[in-house]
Amino acid sequence: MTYVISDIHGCYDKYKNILSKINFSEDDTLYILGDIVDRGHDGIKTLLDVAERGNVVFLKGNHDYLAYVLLMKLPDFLSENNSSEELDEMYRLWISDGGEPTIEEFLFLSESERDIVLYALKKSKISEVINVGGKTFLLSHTVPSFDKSDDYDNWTPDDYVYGEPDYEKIYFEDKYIVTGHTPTGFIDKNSLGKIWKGNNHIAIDCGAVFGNPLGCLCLDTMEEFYSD
Ligand SMILES: [Mn+2]
Repeated sequence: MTYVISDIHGCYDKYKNILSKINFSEDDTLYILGDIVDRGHDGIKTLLDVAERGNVVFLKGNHDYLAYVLLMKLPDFLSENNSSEELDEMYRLWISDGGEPTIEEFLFLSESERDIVLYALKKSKISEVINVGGKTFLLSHTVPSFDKSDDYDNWTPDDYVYGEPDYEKIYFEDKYIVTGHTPTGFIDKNSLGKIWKGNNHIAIDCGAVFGNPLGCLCLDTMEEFYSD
């Protein structure tokens, strides 16, 4: 079976709970649609678990992208001589957007664990198009606004990590767009904590780090699963 989850944001226990609920096995594939790190306290721990698994595909979100850039610069930031006002400002913005637990966890890692984390962040993909059960799915952290839908082949990495989708518009008649990034309660307040589907969009960020369950969708059966 093929499963999708998103926006774990350090909620390691909910992630492990979902894996056991779906009886995740070697024969299955799990796509994680970005934002593994930041806000919650176990983002790096989750990333280390993901990196060990051959059947988990990690697509990057805006938080993972920024974490990679700034964790690479952490030695400069922490040194009196090599930091700069620009770097200090980037760290200040990251910390105000939930980066602090990620930095704290990273500092406790061994050198080899740091390499694993940085490599996992670096090699994470931007998007993937897959066929499951006769349907086509475009998977990514987010997508750009509808006015760019005609220019699909030229969507940039920024579109896929920072874009703001128009959920009321059908982008493609022949495929479903599956994304995280926007907690579903913001799309429709009646969908708070639940997977939202409409207009060939499937939005799966249920806002786990804000006290809601982590949602998981099986693309073969469209069955929804939620962490306890
Ligand atoms: Mn995001």
